[in-house]
Amino acid sequence: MYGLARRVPGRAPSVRFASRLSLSLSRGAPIDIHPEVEDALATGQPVVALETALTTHGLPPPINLEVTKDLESVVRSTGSIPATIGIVAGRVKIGLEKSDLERLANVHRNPRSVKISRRDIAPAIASKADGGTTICATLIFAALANIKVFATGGLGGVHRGAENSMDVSADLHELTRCPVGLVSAGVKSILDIGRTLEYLETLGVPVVSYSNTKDFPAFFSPRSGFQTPWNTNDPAVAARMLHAQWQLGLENGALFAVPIPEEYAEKGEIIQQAVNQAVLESEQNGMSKRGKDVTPWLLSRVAELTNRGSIDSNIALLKHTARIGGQIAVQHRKLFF
Ligand code: PSU
Ligand code: MN
Repeated sequence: MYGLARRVPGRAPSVRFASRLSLSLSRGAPIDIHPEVEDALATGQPVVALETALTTHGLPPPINLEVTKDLESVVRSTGSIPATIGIVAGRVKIGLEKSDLERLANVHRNPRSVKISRRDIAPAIASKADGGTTICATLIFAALANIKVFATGGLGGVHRGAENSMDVSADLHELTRCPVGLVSAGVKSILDIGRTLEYLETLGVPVVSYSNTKDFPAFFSPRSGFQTPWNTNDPAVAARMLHAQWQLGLENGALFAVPIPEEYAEKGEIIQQAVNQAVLESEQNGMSKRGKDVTPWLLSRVAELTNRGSIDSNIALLKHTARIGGQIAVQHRKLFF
């Protein structure tokens, strides 16, 4: 049986959310929870969700597999348990076996693995597809399993030119319905940061710079020029923000925007120029109208233009957010003892 229905006295924070997973399982939903994750959730250990769209569509092989594994190790080093989420052969995996991870990462042998957002979940399951879950879909499964913290690279958002293309990532809206603290290096570098922040404000999603200033980061650079209403760089304070929100029954998530380490700042400006060029090219060659294919195309074009320099920065910021995500999860659990 799945241990989430078990309750360790004084530990499990929310029977209601735990029971959502039990309910799905009782309906026969195709979900596999890794035993380690199941045990961690049942015994009240901190857990951090990790996504796999970055494995299938964000980073090139073979580094994608290596990085996904490294992120799990970084989470572990903080005392939290990683739960990497993805879809394998039409089954939702919460915590991936090594073989599943290798299968998802092997994009050459598995070229049809899908980039999974909310709209893709049910069709992918019914087609027994493999897929990397975006922030949107990972939030959904993290919330279902009562995982409270999720660490990744860059949130999707309002694309440049969205006033015409209407390309606004489903990641944003998902943060209004999943009670999960998302730790990222802000939003993807290719986006319109100002409009994305406006949209998050409209949606009522807390945005907190994880820093000693209110500067909102720009993914490859520590500062975007935009300010957020809140900031902290203390994992215990971040955990209390999440706790207060959920004590009140607010069922939304929150965004903790972590700047890339300062030593990458200078390089960040050069990468940002490549980003601007790639965005321009995508408008000229029609890629910008290709929906979910836009992000992977832009990221690989930026890697090409920077001689893969963007990939090194991307990896550095991913490890950084994984560490902070782990720390916040540890502090969040402490609030229940
Ligand atoms: N940021 C990156 N690399 C990525 C992504 C974001 O630096 O691969 C992925 C995330 O999984 C995010 C998704 O959820 O892109 C957003 O895609 P779209 O804009 O199509 O919603
Ligand atoms: Mn989109």
